[in-house]
Amino acid sequence: MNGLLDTAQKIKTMEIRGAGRIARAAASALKGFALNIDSKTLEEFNVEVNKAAQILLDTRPTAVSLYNAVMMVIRYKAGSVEEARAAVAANANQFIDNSNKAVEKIGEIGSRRIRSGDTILTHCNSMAAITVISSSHKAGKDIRVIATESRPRCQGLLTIAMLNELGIDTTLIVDSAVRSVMNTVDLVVVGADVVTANGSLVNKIGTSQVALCAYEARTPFMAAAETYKFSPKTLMGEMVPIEERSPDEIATDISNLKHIKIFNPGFDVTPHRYIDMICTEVGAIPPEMSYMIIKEKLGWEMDSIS
Ligand code: RUB
Repeated sequence: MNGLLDTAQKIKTMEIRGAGRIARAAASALKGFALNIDSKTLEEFNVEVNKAAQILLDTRPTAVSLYNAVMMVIRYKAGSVEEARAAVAANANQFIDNSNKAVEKIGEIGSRRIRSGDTILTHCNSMAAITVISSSHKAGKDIRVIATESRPRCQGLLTIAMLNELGIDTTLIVDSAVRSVMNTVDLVVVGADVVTANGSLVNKIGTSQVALCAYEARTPFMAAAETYKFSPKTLMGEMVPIEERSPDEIATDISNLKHIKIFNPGFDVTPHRYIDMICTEVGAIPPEMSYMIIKEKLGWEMDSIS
């Protein structure tokens, strides 16, 4: 249990963060847990695995990748503890492998939308979005990136460090400068924590403002999202829970301002009408096709931990 609790803690404290990384870490933790449980019966094993899954699910509420990863890993049919153990390990390996390949494929597909000479704006720190950018750079396209700081956690600083490592010409801006630069941008590329059945995007707070600015300037807006970021739960109208984070993340002491409180949502919703395309590993789709992805690729919409 220690390894799993350690991963859960790292996800909670954001030492492990970003929807894809969270999903892969959870799959790997479940595998480690299953390989080491000392259950005598299959029923006991199943109960333990479900408990472990719930601990992971309770870490961060928004990213559906965590839920989808956990469900894919703990979905097995087995006649014995050993069979169940092997199935969890195999499911986890498959999820991690598919997830890594998906990001690579998204890079390949997404980079087709980028031309030499383009300026790309990105928000927060998304591996899927960065892979679209880095694939274009590796293909020899002469590109320039504008990266937002992404307050309050400043994940944009992770992005600029990665782009710098790749030797990509990048400019850091504060979040409120997005509209000022949008007329110089050819394409916005961001990641996804959730894509809903109607094609709306849940991503780092501020994404919807970036999308609105892009829409006003007629700049194309692309979300880069592996298919396990799509949410089967939203088919039945379930709302995506938006994580509300600690006021301490906002570096201001308000203890002597008795009428003031802080509201610090971690994510926001970009309506599908502001999104030109969602680049997945199975192709670049219009947001309206999200329902099809959920139906064809996920197809187990009503699963839940019993
Ligand atoms: C990260 C964030 C990223 C998505 C996609 O938020 O919003 O854009 O998770 O990332 P946080 P990826 O830092 O709060 O986890 O493409 O790497 O899965």
